[in-house]
Amino acid sequence: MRLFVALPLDEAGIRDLVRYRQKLERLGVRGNFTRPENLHITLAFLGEQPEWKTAAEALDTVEAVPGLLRLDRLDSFGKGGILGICPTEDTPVRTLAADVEKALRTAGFSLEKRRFRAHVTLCRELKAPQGCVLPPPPAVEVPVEEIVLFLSHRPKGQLTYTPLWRKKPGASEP
Ligand code: 2AM
Repeated sequence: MRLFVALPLDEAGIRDLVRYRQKLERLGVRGNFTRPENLHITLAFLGEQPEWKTAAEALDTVEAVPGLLRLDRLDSFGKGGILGICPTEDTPVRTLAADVEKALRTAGFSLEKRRFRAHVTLCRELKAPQGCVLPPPPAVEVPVEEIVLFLSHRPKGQLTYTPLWRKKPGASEP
């Protein structure tokens, strides 16, 4: 099973990003847009694992300091024409991602040493008409609060992120 740890977006954040996508599409921008229910900020990528409970136990030791992360700028990166929305000030999520990484490594997971870049992937394989200037994104506030362990899979061929376990500050839920 392919696992990753992420911060989910709340309804308002998802709604704002769906509107922004519609704005881009009206300008003729095309690509593989992330489905609304799949929008998230990855904290750690575990890759293929035989089961998820060991990771959940490790994540249970992480205490998120509740706060808000403001996503307010576009970034494009990677070879696949990825368009992301990122925070200018990423301290709260950077600290949380470091704590998640530490807890997972302590539990014996070997994680890729990839530079952490807080972002929500909006689109892959982005194709914008020539000369098109992308409009400024909405400022989206993401609660730095709930850590979710997701399963990435493809039921009926559709990329789906299913929450397996989640933790809010001061509580855990199987
Ligand atoms: P991305 O949005 O930048 O592509 C599920 O696949 C999530 O895990 C996605 O958010 C994806 O990030 C991230 N992910 C996929 N492969 C990864 C890797 N090798 N290292 C870190 N994150 C990865």
